[in-house]
Amino acid sequence: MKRVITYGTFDLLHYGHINLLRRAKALGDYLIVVVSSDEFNWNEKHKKCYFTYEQRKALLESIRYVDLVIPETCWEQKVTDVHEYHIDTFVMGDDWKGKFDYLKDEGVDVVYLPRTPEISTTQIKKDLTGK
Ligand code: C2G
Repeated sequence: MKRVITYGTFDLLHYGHINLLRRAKALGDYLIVVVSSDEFNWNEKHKKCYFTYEQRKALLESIRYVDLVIPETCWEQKVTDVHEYHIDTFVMGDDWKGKFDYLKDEGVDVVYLPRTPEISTTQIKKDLTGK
């Protein structure tokens, strides 16, 4: 069984996220999604989420490609996660290209997939508020 992992906030879940999750799952048999906690988002990414961690977790757990959802509480947990969950492949959108290559040293394949260009949470918020 090939095990795949990916990380993100996934707030205001949209089809760009789904495109990523679908392609990530296609790289293996089991997909773990590590969702940023509310505190991690605020303290480290300066993102105020619209949906809470629990709400974002529930949304992701309802997606057919997703097998397990766990919390992301720090940048450094990736190294322990890939061993604890016996990960074969680490996947992120290519806006992160190169940033996590160090995980190759842990025996993990690192894959950066093209983002879905035209959609983002920022764009959604702009379109909805007209700003
Ligand atoms: N994504 C995408 N296309 C978009 C928007 C997002 O492919 N139009 C991908 C991102 O590249 C990322 C995933 O969807 O791989 C989640 O995106 P975000 O929720 O914005 O996650 P981010 O803030 O990049 O957090 O430790 C890593 C971080 O937790 C990543």
